[in-house]
Amino acid sequence: MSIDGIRSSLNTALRNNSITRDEVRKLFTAANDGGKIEAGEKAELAAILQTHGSKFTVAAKAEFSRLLGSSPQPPPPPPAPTNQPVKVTHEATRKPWTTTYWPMAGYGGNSDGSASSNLWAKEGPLAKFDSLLKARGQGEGARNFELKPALNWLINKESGHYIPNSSLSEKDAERTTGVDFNNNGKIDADVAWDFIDGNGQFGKDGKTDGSMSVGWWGSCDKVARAGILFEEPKHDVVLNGVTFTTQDIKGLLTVLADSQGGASDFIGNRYDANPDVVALKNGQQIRGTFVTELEFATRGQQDWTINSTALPDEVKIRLLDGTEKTFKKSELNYVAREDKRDDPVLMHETISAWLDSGRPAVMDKDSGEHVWNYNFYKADDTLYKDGLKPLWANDEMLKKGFNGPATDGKITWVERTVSLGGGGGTENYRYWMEEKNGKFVNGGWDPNSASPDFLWRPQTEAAFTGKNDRNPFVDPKLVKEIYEASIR
Ligand SMILES: [Ca+2]
Ligand SMILES: [Ca+2]
Ligand SMILES: [Ca+2]
Ligand SMILES: [Ca+2]
Repeated sequence: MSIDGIRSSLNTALRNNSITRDEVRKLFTAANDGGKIEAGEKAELAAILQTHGSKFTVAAKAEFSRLLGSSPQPPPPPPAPTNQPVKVTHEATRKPWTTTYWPMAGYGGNSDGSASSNLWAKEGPLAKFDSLLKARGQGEGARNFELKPALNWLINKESGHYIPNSSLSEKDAERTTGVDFNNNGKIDADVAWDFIDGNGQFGKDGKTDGSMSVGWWGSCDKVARAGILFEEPKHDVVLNGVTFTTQDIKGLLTVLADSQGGASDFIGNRYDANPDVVALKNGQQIRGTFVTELEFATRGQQDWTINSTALPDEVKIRLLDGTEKTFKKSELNYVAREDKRDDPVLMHETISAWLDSGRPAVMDKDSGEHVWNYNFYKADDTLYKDGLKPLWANDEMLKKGFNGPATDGKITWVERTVSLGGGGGTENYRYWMEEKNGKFVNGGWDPNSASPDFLWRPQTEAAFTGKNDRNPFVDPKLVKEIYEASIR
């Protein structure tokens, strides 16, 4: 029996766990005992290749195919076209730069500051600008303007951009704010003054035990704008004996930024940590923080809104003065809460369109109360369409869209990585969008995803003309001279 001959020959061949070309020839000799290889013998040989194919040397495999006269087994069917997520990139034509956010606050009232991080510093960019103005016989005042207390507006006086302390205290109001509240012409120690309300915002609550952290206050929006409008300064510049480092020049461009580039495009609602609202049927509105746990899923009169019909029998709210109050459903018109999330469809489409226009733009990446402006220049998307779903996605999310629950449109799940300029790293966003008739009509965020607070960009390029309200001593034409020397 030739099948037996084939098997015995195979056993011999398999002893060293490898099948060589010579051994293949012996297999075929064994199969060929009757002068021809019968169908059964062919099938046996094909089975050997299938079972032991990995043990065949390359030459053995080639010889096997040649001797069998045809492919021993049908070629494997091409893999069924698997539905893959789609990758899309939107990218601006140039990368923005950034630098420190130039904090307004100093330490313990010392106004010397640090030249590389405080615009108002003794050796800082504006002090040097004053030296240049002086050398050219022009009026100085740039640093002094900057050093005016940023909170002078609290007493209707001209404000600058300086705060003596990163923590404001009502108990030591003048020293921490730099504001002469009692109007005696000097800054006094331990003046108690009511300028912070029970919600931690500027205002009054009849008490002087409030405090506020302002260490994060600075010019990050202006830095972001400068990083888009101007090229990054490459080297130091000496003019009339005054040396401007690249960091000094970045500081001057920061001070100049708002006066250049025209108006701004602005998308999204800035989150302001507004108190929750109870609107009564009698028209009265009461503010505070809901104690009753409420499920906000629809938008209405004010951000997230629940109309009285959908409310529990009673709603309890903690008022700004700390007391709690309970309202009956029958008294209520609606309750509302400020939305911390913007429309993902609006964010998605704006980021794509702005980057596709070639220019970088800016986002506040902190969806909470703080504002951290970052330039962004690239978005890498992975789009899961046609029933595809990433691991993080679930149907619960579809119930909480910006415009209410998703309905019967096509759902795209999006993973978007936005690249931020100047060492800001990347932000990762996860959301869904619902498409109807070729348009996205609704969307929602993965509750664990970050989301940008708002987006903006200057509308035009810098012209170095006009006035500079941010600091009127910083003349655009003179900054242009320094800047252009630094990028040559
Ligand atoms: Ca005083
Ligand atoms: Ca107070
Ligand atoms: Ca924010
Ligand atoms: Ca927002």
